[in-house]
Amino acid sequence: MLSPAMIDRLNEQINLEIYSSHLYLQMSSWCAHKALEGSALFLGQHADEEMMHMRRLLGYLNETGALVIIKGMEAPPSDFNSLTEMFEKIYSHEQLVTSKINDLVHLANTEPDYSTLQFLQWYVAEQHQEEFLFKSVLDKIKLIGTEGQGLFFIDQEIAKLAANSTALETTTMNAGGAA
Ligand code: OFO
Repeated sequence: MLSPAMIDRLNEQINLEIYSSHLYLQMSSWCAHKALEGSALFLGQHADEEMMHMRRLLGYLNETGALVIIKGMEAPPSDFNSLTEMFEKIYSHEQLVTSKINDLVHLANTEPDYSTLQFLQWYVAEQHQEEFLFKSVLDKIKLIGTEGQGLFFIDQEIAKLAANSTALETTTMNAGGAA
């Protein structure tokens, strides 16, 4: 059984994951609009991943008998000055998500709530991977540059990340593992 404070905080996290999905879906559409097809594919996949993060939390709360509350949420930004600015926003959004997961871990540790503490370990590892992923995209953008054909080559590199992510998902599904 979860404390009311923990139920509130897990519900907040559910709504943040939905916002993350909306944000990346919107960014994916901006990229498609700018003919950045690799980035559009990559971010569309990432929007789906965020919904999977949300569903994992929702399933956990449902199992405890707590009620999940889906709230109305603000619209994500829909215009960006550049691909670089967009990925900088993503990186800082993921850092925000990490800080929220850390707060949740702190709450679970201090209550103490060992079941939720164990459940949250997946999110701790996932946030490490997500920050690493988006930092590596920013590093690639810096390395290649966006002048001339740079933007085209960056988009191709990001398309490879989308392909890797699809391959990884297929392997996980074939192995019968939880995504
Ligand atoms: Fe991008 O990790 Fe969930 O929010």
